[in-house]
Amino acid sequence: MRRLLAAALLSAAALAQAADPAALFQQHCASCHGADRLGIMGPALLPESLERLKKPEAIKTIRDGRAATQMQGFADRLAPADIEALAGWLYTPVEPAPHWTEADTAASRVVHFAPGSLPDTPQFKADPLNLFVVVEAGNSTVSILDGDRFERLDRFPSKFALHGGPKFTPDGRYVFFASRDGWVSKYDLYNLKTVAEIRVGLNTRNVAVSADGHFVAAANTLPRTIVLMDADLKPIKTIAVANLKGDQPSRVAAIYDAGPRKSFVAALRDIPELWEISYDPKAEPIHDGYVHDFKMGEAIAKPGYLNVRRVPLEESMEDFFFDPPYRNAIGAARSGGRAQVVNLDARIKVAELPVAGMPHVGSGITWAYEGTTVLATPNLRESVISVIDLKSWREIAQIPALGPGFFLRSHSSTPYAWADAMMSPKKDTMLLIDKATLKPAGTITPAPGKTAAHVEFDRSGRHAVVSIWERETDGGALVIIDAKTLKEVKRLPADKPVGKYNVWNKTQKDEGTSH
Ligand code: DHE
Repeated sequence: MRRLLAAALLSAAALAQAADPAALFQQHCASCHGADRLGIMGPALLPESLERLKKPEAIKTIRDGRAATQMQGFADRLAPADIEALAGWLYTPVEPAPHWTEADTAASRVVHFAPGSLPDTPQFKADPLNLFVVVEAGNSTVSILDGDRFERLDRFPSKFALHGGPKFTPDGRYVFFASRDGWVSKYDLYNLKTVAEIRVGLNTRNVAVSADGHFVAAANTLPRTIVLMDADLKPIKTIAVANLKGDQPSRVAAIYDAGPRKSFVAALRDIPELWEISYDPKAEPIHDGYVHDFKMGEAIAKPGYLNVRRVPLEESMEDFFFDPPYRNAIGAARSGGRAQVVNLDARIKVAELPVAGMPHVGSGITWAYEGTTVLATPNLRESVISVIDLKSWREIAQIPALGPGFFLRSHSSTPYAWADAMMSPKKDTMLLIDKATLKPAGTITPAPGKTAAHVEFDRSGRHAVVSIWERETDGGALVIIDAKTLKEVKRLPADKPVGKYNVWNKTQKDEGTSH
């Protein structure tokens, strides 16, 4: 106890001697991260963008730098106390609060390759529909894998902290990424090139691409906006996200494409509404007064088209999932413990069901079970996989999991759903669930002691690729497993591979994958 107290006093004394962190920032960091901390070549350093970086990691990054990026280490220039003070200061809000306007968005757009300037056929020998896009968080890169040979075709630097599933155009040629600090990038998979980038905000949740491939929608938490763009990332419209009176802004929890409805649907965090934004040029006018009077570009003056239709809710949804006909959205209530089902046509709640903990519905998957379709979702709080019957809207099973987890994945041609337990002591083990019996069928521990996360299958469903979610120097890898024999086929080093996305499964919306 006395030793602890002495250490705390020492650390307090050291901090007391540290230089002013704001001045240190301007001297050493501002040229890359911006005097306003909004980012230039380096990422934004706002509390919102650092949510996923623990303070000791921030200290380590300032001290040692970040491999394979331009971030150098400052151990030779800054004393440990200065580094600690600087890291702590980065987690404090910027005063005055930063702004990001439509003009900022428009000005940030960079086109590396003009539309039509690159060949229209794949410039490599591999099945373009069986590529994997692998997001590697460790060194902020993305790898493109040939899904037959499991070899890299490209590995390129990405923006900092990509999050959410990248979204593909329906032909599988282009993929769009969102970074937590507001950048949306468009990558041409035929030519293995980033073709355009734009910064749509300061903190972004995710992007959606319309089923016709013409529109991209980005959901922001800072500022409170949804940004609609064309497929070349040219901004069309920025929608202020707020209640009808306009006096309560809201962060967006997530936005998804609802292809058969020709619309985007967004869940809002701070106001109890679900928004539907049609991209159908024949969209009906909106009658009920639940329409915000947004500034409209000349080309989009049709009523209802690219406008918001509000679905009032009793409680905000954190995240949601569509039923297969896209008539209903099912979402976990933000307070947890229950899910609500909302009919998107009638715009009313049609069912409510108790569910354990906090289901991560956005990572849910569906499959056919005993004459019905079920939705299974991992759970961020409890050791359980909830299985919900999409006909009766009842939770028909709670499959015991190895621990709380983030992801669930399967493939239409494999009997198992694979679940991680990455937030528990069993973080190194994947649970296989038998989709026919809704019972645990076995476990796989590809790297004992290391976090096993997210799974993705190749287009045939023959191989499962599991992320070992560690730095490459610490065993980080993609483990390719034969989905029938469950034997390891290959191991490819990778730097904290977060998520992997197979072009076929994503563009065909295979039942084993989420949105
Ligand atoms: Fe995610 C998808 C929300 C933290 C990695 N995550 C999603 C989606 C949502 C979401 C709404 C679906 C968006 C989409 O695909 O378009 N995630 C949240 C959170 O609210 C949460 C809990 C807290 C937060 O800070 O945002 C959160 N997510 C994380 C992580 O800590 C993860 C593990 C690491 C990271 O990179 O931040 C993480 N989330 C992912 C991944 C996907 C994802 C890899 C895509 C899964 C897929 O297979 O499509």
